[in-house]
Amino acid sequence: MPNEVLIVVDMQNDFCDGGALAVPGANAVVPLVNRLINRYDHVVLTQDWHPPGHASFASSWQDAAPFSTAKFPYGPQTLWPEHCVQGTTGADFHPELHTVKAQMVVRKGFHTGIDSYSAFRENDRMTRTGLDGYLKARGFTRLVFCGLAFDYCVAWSAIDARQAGFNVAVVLDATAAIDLDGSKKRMMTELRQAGINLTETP
Ligand code: VGL
Ligand code: ZN
Repeated sequence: MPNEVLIVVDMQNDFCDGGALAVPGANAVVPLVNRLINRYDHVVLTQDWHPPGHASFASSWQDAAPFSTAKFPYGPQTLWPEHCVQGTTGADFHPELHTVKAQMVVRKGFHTGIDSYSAFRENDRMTRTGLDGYLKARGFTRLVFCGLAFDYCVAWSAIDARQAGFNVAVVLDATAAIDLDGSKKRMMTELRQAGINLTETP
């Protein structure tokens, strides 16, 4: 469909097996994502892209453990292991990901003090990436999401996409979840409540 775009979220080495923030089951998702990429005419990739010393890294704070929660000016923020540092192998796309068809790569999380799960709005919920403007300017009305991690960057992106007025689907078997403190189940509920279609690969 001409008005439909596949958005592949954060299929990067650090989120895959052996990576700094490996998402369980991530590698099994790569072939499914590639099959989706082959089926869509329009493909956008997102790339988590943090500067060294990013505020979302536990290592940037004294006595902070990865996966703990810290108070940020914009609210609670999970602290993560260092991951997807700009220009490192960990930030590269998985070597088997079919990136050639991508028409656009959106980088996010590059402001030192603000994390960004959503590909549309950073975690302060104010700073915009400009992706909605790009997609609307190109006339897309339906967005189909897959990638990593289901319960963070995929879910937050999908919810913001709904709020921006797009028709939204998430292809569940082409995602994998971190599942921190029940986040997988929580985000499944939130996606349903937001009116997002939950589908599987054809
Ligand atoms: C992500 C945690 C931190 C994601 C990115 O891609 O879901 N999660 N940075
Ligand atoms: Zn990140």
